[in-house]
Amino acid sequence: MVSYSPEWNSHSMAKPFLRVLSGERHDPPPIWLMRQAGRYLPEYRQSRKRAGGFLDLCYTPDFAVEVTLQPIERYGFDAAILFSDILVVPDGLGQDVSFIEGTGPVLTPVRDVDQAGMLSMAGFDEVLAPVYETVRRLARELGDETALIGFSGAPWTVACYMVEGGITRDFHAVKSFSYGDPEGFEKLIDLLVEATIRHLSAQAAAGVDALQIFESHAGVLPATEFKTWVIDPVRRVVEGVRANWPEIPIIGFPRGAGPMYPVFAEETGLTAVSLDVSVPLDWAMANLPSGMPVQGNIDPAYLLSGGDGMARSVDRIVEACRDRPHIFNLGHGVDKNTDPETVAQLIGCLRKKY
Ligand code: 1CP
Repeated sequence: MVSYSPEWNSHSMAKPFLRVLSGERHDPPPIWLMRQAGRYLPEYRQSRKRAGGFLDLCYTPDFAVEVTLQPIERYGFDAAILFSDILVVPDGLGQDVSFIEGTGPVLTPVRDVDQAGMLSMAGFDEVLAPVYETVRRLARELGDETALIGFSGAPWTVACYMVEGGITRDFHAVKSFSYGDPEGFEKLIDLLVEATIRHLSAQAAAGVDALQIFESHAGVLPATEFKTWVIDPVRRVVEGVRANWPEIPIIGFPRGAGPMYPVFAEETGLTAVSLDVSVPLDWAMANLPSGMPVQGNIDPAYLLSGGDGMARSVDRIVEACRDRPHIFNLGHGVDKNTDPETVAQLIGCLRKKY
């Protein structure tokens, strides 16, 4: 496990979220939620309408700052996550990316090494400049207690969208490419490793306190390919970011990794891991590297039902994580049909215990 010196930023270290990432426990556990900004919030839907398209929202600092802060103002979470998307990286590499209402992301697919060869870093910094401006403004606006998280997708997960051309159920196009032409696919992964290091390092330079790498499609690969396309690229990203920013905490979210969670946690050099809904906590506590902070892992569907079931689930998670540095979070993102009031109740359940 990589540790870092608490002296690196004494101002930031007052933030409970960062203290936990440095290996301390904090009671109550700091809380933030994946997709805490989004469609379930009426104020987000308003801003989204005013911004026009989803990418306009991501690339206009006035809007991106506004929607990042909405859940902080409403709930007082311990961390804000930059409002952006993992698919700004292929956009910066020159792929056609759009977001279609009701369908989700649509990309002109990259199906082979020749199509991948059309992409480049040439326009990357310019396309992504507004994202870093958003980070600079947020870093100035957030108070002393609230941390700012920057993020990217992991190379494999971003490649899934780039090759499939959008959301998929079977992952056949990306598997055909990576199994059929591993050397060609490696070139795409190499480009994504480079772009991801650059993107995360630029967010660090602009003032984020911590980074999260979303490997949302970790769970679709067999074990050997998991090592090649998940662990190795994430380890290279972590090493590359740390070459520029040795102290920055980096959280990994290998959704669906199942029994591969411990090897992912050990071999990537990450500071912490975020647990998905299916990870049994007693198993995770026994098998993850000792002292490594964890995030998670209440099922976001509890936010649809609320009530006593949700309260019991909060209790179980807090109890199971009592001997580790723990950040309370969901096992995946907030669903768009969530009632904002239930999110307030979730936070109440957690904080009233202390
Ligand atoms: O207005 C809209 O259309 C809302 C939908 C939306 C939102 C709110 C998308 C489209 N992206 C986002 C923002 C977003 N995406 C954030 C910042 C907000 C926050 O967390 O508060 C983050 C961190 C992401 C990350 C992201 N985008 C992931 C990784 C996390 C995960 O959900 O597994 C992924 C896979 C994406 C791709 C994406 N973006 C949007 C959609 C509909 C999708 C596809 C999701 C899928 O494949 O099911």
